[in-house]
Amino acid sequence: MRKVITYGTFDLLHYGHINLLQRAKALGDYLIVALSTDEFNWNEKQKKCYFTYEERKRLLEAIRYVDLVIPEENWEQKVSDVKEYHVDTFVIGDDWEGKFDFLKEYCDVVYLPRTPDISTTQIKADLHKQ
Ligand code: C2G
Repeated sequence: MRKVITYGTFDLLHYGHINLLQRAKALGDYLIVALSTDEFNWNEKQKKCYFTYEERKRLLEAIRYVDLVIPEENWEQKVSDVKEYHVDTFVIGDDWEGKFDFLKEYCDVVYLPRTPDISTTQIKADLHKQ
């Protein structure tokens, strides 16, 4: 069984996220999503989520490509996650290109092209205009 892992906030879930998850799952048989907790988002990414961790987890668990959702609580957990879950491939959008190359010692590292013209920031801005 080829296991894939990806990380993210996935707040205001949109088709850019779905495109990423679909391509991530296509790289193996089992996809783990390490979902940023509310605290990690606020303290480390200055992101104030619209949906709570539990709500975002529920949304992700309903997606056919996702097999397991675990919490992302810090920047340092990736190596231990890859080891603990016997991950073959780490994947993330290419806005992170090169940032996680240190994982190549433990698994394949794949940066996928982001879906253009969609982002949570844009959604919020558009809604604010209405
Ligand atoms: N994404 C994408 N296309 C978009 C928007 C997002 O492919 N239009 C991808 C991102 O590249 C990422 C995933 O969807 O791989 C989740 O996006 P975010 O929730 O914004 O993730 P981010 O805040 O970048 O968290 O430790 C890594 C971080 O937790 C990544």
